[in-house]
Amino acid sequence: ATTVLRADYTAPAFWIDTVDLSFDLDPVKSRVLNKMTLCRNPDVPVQALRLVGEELNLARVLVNGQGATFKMDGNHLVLENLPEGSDPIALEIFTTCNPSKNTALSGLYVSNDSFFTQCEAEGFRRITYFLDRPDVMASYTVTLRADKAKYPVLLSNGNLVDSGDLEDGRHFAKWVDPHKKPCYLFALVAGQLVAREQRITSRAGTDHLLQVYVRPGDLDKTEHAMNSLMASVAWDEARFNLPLDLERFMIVATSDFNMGAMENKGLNIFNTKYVLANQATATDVDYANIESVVGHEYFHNWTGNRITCRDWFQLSLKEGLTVFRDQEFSQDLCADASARAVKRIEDVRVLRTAQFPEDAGPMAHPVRPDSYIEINNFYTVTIYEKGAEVVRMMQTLTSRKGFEQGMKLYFERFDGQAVTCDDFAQSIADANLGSALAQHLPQFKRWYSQAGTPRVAARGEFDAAAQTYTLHFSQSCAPTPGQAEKAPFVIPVSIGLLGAASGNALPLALQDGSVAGADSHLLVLTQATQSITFVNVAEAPVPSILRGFSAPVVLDYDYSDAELLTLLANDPDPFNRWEAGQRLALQSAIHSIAAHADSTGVNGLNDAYIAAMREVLRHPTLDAAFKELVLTLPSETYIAEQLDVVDPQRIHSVREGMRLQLATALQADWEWAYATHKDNGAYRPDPLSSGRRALAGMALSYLCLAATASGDPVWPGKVLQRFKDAGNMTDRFNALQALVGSGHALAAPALASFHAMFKDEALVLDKWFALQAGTSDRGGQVLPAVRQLLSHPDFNIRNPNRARSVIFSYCSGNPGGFHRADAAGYVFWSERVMELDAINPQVAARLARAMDRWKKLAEPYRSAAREALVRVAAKADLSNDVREVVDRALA
Ligand code: HT7
Ligand code: ZN
Repeated sequence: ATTVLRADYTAPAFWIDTVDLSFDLDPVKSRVLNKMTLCRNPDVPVQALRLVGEELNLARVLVNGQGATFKMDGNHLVLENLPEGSDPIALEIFTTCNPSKNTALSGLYVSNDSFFTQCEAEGFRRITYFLDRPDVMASYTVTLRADKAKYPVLLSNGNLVDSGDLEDGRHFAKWVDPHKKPCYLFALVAGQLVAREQRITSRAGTDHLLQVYVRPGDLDKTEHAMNSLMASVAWDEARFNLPLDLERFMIVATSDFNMGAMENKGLNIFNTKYVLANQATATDVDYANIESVVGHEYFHNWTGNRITCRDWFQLSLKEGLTVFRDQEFSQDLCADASARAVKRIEDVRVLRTAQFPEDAGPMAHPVRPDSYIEINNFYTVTIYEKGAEVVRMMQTLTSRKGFEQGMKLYFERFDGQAVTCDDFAQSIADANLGSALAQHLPQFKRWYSQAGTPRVAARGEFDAAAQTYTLHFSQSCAPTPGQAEKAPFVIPVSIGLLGAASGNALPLALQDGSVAGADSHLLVLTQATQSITFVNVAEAPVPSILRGFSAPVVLDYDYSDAELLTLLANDPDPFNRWEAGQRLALQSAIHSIAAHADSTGVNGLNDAYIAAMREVLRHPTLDAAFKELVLTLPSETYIAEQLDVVDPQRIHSVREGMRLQLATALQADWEWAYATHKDNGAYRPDPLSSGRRALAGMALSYLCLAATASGDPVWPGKVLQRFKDAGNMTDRFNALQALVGSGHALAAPALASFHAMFKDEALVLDKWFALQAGTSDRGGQVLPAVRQLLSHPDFNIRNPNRARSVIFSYCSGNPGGFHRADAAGYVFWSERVMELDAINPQVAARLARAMDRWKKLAEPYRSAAREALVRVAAKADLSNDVREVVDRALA
């Protein structure tokens, strides 16, 4: 395996101007004729043309119509004697491949008797020999030929310019993409598909056809995806002035897909999970995910497709920016500030439970990495979610308007080009001269080059006589692989003050007279240590720091419980209000863990916390969705991240004990909450009614938990009835989850009935599998159940969604079940990683990441985890994907 270095980037020796591809599609032997025109790059010394290909059978190579001499160098087809000079060179390459054997789902593959492609990051080389790199942008013409009865729909990028019948029951379609693109955005689809169609007229008056293609029978589940697409088109035009640049925009759903979706130009290919929804089969969370993934892929049309990445080290240029854009889109669709805050809290939760651990583990890498072995391993939460936070900080440091102007300049400068993260940051700064971003740009860009989560420590000093309050800050960042020392970051810290006694928001004023009367102040940290003094502070304050999570850092402030209770009850910033509740719960959990608490004995949560939760739950004006977030305890993974040495079983039993405590201490309140939130009229997946269903579902879970613990049959019976009567999947699944999560005997018949109801709905069966694999472990029952699920007739390890629903839900989503003292969880993990690696290395490598944090584990877990990793690493024929992950974990 070779390591690719960012520093080694050189421009390509040739440009490819046009690509004319003809496919004769056949599941076992597809023929691909690739006719290209190339020219030498005059900026690069004359050298051989090296085209890369994988899993291809090469039949013929012609140069300018003549047979040519070439040699093979590993995966490269090398042409040494191409004509010199600036004349275009016509190259013809004829290959065949076997899509039905392509279980890696990269390149051209078959799913449910249809053909699909996945070319990002390096799948195009599994279709034809090519310069498979994103800075080579070409114009594509594509002709597809296939059996008409089996593959009536033939799709590729751009516009359909010709179609018709051929001999022997075959037919063809010819597509021309009017936009130049890198090969990773190429796509084709062929199969029996039907489409929901919608014609739209843009603000600018242009007409477009939107299509969502699915298998026959799924059309009734496409309305929400289409609505989300229409909303996305309208939003990008309204917010960033970016119109749809195609006559036709297609989405196609497939049930075999390695990731969520793919932004191929004009022909997005989606995992069915992010397209199909109706109220009977999809939950509120599914609806919200569809909206944001449809938005995300659509927004790539400009941020990724019109302007793409110079090389894969710049991946966050398109991914971080596009996640930021989809997060803004979902927030802008919210009806009010409360719903926007809920969305922000959800996004931050993902960042802190997935990205912060990544940044502290063996796979830590900068937002713009310096090296990789397998690029597929770098589609990470750091590139995506931390990358989005970096873009958000740019907006914070320039203002919303200023950021929009920066985007405008970015497109003026770089439309149609393949560029770098530096180019983007420079554009935003140049459009905002005088902003804090422009002032500190070189230092700000450390967010791109330095890995690791910065820690900001804050300390307050109140001088009652002088009525001043000083906050002292210091920042640090722990070493990460290959980066021992970190220089200070630019950290925007949004601050407010509340009266410790009154709970009132205190008006802010600085010595120099600035920000007088404001509620919040944005302090820009640039030094290792820095202070700020507020004047005219009439009472002892409680600081509300990092409002709205203004930077992706860990904030260390030694809050007392009383101060946190003040923030929880009064902070006008909803993020910090939620955060105060999380800190209170976390402090209790950490104390209980340290005190060797067990689930039956020690009360982890104190009375004040319980009383505060009651206040929140019964609060007359707070939204249900916000209440649900406040009442959700920090996850086991998040708690583990706060500890130096992790005993997963202790964390599990303490958290379960806290859940039972919340269930029993607030029983009457849960009954009230359920009664007042369970009925929501006709189903609509909007934030308000979703929030009500989420709170009703939480109430049901707690009521079932308390009743199961005390042996009271009433609530479990009611839950089962709710399960049977539910009018939508959210309510039905919440009820099922309540039974399964409490370990009640009624869970088994409910699971059986759920399976019978939805045996033909693959995405619902995924939920059924995931629920059982992810459920709370009570004495080690989960692993045997998971092993049984692997033998279930509906289990298929080759389908990534199904593999994730069982194997990932257990290994990555169920710490209490996975980290067993007898090491059986780790043995299971190593078996599955090796099994999956032979089928689909990308999926296997993601599973391998479940062991990232093994070095933090207490004994006996640590040694057993290491043994399992060593076992996998010892396998001779591992893919580069898995090898990179396990080698880094063991380093
Ligand atoms: N840009 C897309 C990335 C993607 C992908 C990467 C590697 C292997 C398979 C893949 N499928 C999709 C998805 C996105 O970020 O929009
Ligand atoms: Zn993306």
